[in-house]
Amino acid sequence: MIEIPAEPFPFALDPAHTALVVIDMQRDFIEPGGFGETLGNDVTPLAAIVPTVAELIALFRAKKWPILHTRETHKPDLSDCPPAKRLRGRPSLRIGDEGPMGRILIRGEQGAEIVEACAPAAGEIVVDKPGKGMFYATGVNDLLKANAITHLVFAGVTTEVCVQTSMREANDRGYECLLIEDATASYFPRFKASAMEMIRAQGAIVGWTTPLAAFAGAAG
Ligand code: C5J
Repeated sequence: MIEIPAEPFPFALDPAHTALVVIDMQRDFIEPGGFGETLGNDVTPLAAIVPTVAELIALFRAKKWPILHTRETHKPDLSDCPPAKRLRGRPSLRIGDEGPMGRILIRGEQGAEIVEACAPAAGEIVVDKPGKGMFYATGVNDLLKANAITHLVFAGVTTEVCVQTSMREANDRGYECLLIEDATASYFPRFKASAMEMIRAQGAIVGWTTPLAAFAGAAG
């Protein structure tokens, strides 16, 4: 077992039963012209964490510990995108519309791909999810169970939407969850801070948080 210094108390993990989950490090959220920007957001805080997420991925690769990447995507015919999701709000481009990186959040389009610095390597699992949480309408739970994974280390974007939703879903299914603080970001820095507080409140009610340096120092 490895003991990671974390909040609200140390997080113990067995590397044989631990996977890294990298949530939605896609061009559509991180680069100008993508879905995030069409919603009126400044993408700068998301772009800023790319090197840290890449470092975390490199650490797991060096250890040969499993890595799972998610992408928030929809089928080209939008049959997996509820109208309530597509029609909500007043984005300048909606899911499925043609943008500078192809159709917004559509599987196979350039914008739906993971940014190059965090791109999945051969053998790493990539899960396309139509929702914010990684368990909704995916086979992720069966996949993790088949690989005897009990502990999940989370990174990615955005902290209070897809990362937090996925952590809560995982927590309800019995996984022990650790969020790497500087490997996650929100378009709203105060939402990131609040989400991390909510996650670790009440004795780690959803999970733990720790910076990458503390994780890497303990992981060795
Ligand atoms: C959002 C995500 N924010 N990956 N998606 O719509 O957090």
